[in-house]
Amino acid sequence: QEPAKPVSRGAFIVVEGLDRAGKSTQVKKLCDRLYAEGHNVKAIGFPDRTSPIGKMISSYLKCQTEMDDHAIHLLFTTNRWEKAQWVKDQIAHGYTLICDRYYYSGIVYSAAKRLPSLSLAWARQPEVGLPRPDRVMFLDLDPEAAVKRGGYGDEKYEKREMQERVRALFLGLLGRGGEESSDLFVVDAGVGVEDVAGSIWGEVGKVVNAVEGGKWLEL
Ligand code: DGP
Ligand code: NA
Ligand code: NA
Repeated sequence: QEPAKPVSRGAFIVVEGLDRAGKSTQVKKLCDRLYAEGHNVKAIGFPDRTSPIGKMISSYLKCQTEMDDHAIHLLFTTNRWEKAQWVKDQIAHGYTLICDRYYYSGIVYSAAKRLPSLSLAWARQPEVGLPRPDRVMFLDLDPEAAVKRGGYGDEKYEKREMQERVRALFLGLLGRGGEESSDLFVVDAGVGVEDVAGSIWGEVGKVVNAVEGGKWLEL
């Protein structure tokens, strides 16, 4: 009889980037590949528009309701907190989670708003204590290239100027040192879909195998 498979947790991988960077496509491809290679994997994403708070966020993003910048930030944050225990449970049960956006988008999008704006430090505070990912793939795309991809949709932040500020803040996080900068792994999202997928796999494959091999015990 074969020895029981060692119990190990799953990995927690986040995919971040500007609107139009190709996150949804890449999340799907990554999940398919992990699944094909025998991993237990689930895709999730934030904002999760299905909960009552998620519906309020969705209405805000569709410009159907207005809200104070601090108030909407705290709703986005709460939307992550309401799933935090579920995230921990899934990982503990051996599921690798691939998450489309997380608190990195959270702090950067909120801080990128036009004045009067709130600071990165203010935005970061209510996120403290959320499960920290093993790795964050930042799909970097010049907003000019995003526009050439067919332009933005109609939602709140899908405007060229906002996207420029979001990108500058993401790149600024990388330069600041500390937790966020060490979590982020930059992927050039301006190349073909398969090349982007290849770069993501090069990093995520290593991380998932290390985690599942029991090498990274702490989440
Ligand atoms: P998506 O469903 O991935 O298109 O994301 C919806 C939009 O919300 C997108 O423009 C990014 C933005 N966003 C995601 N999380 C947060 C957050 O925590 N705070 C703010 N202000 N915006 C966020
Ligand atoms: Na979007
Ligand atoms: Na999304």
